[in-house]
Amino acid sequence: MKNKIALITGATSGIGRATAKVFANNNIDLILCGRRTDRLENLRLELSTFVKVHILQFDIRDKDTVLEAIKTLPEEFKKINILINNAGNAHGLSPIDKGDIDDWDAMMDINVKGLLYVSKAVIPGMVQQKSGHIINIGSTAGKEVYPGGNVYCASKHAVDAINQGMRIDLHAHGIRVGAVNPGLVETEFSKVRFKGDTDRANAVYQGFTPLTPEDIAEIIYFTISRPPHVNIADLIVMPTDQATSTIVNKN
Ligand code: NDP
Ligand code: 8X3
Repeated sequence: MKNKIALITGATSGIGRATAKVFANNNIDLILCGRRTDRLENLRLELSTFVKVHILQFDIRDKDTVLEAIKTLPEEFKKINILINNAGNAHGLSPIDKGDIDDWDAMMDINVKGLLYVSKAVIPGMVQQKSGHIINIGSTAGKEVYPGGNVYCASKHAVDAINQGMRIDLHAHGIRVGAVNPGLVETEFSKVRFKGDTDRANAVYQGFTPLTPEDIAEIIYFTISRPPHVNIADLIVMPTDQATSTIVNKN
């Protein structure tokens, strides 16, 4: 995978950070995105002994900043080969009648519109190159709906549709598009969903063995390292203890 450049959104934590590390171990140069500058800087320090690393600090909701940051990348990072649309999160787990409108806005703005802004900035370069590989991080929540999941599930169903639409529209340009849809992965996801309530967040992963961010990172690397004629279009991965969003073997 030498001489390839990957842009990863949400690289400051969880699945994105683990993917950055696996990619660096496999000689892929990196553009790492997120809001938390200190974490981006630390990751750059850690990984730049292996590969070239550029960091982009932005809130993915800020359309103009996202477009400008990617447009003005340094020359050596302009030719992006791999895009990992990973940034995202859940806000709240309330039934629809009790949902918070700001939470709804955040999920649609980050998980759906933010993903589109980054894609809009990166895809033209791939079209010009007549090659590229986009992995959209969906979720089992994009395949089914669970109690209180309403708007988060809607945002991930949108990612599922966007993934299919991207593949239909971009295959003529030689661009591979696929989704990786995880079940329960222990990251900062639940801390964000429950607004820093660590007891409630930790309880999500108690009594069973959840996936780790590294499990997903290895799978993402597998998908992007297949031969050029192979496109893994849509992949669901759950912990062995999970059968659906609501059926999890907890002891
Ligand atoms: P984390 O909370 O650990 O990581 C989320 C990442 O997204 C962080 O790097 C964060 O960076 C970034 N991010 C969030 N909001 C913004 C924003 N407004 N602008 C820019 N970046 C942002 O969660 P995960 O690693 O678990 O989540 C990664 C993806 O995986 C998400 O799309 C999530 O929906 C999906 N997923 C997670 C599952 C799980 O069980 N954990 C299961 C299925 C899918 P920063 O805060 O620095 O901006
Ligand atoms: C994250 C997994 O089950 O909380 O997408 O929706 S879940």
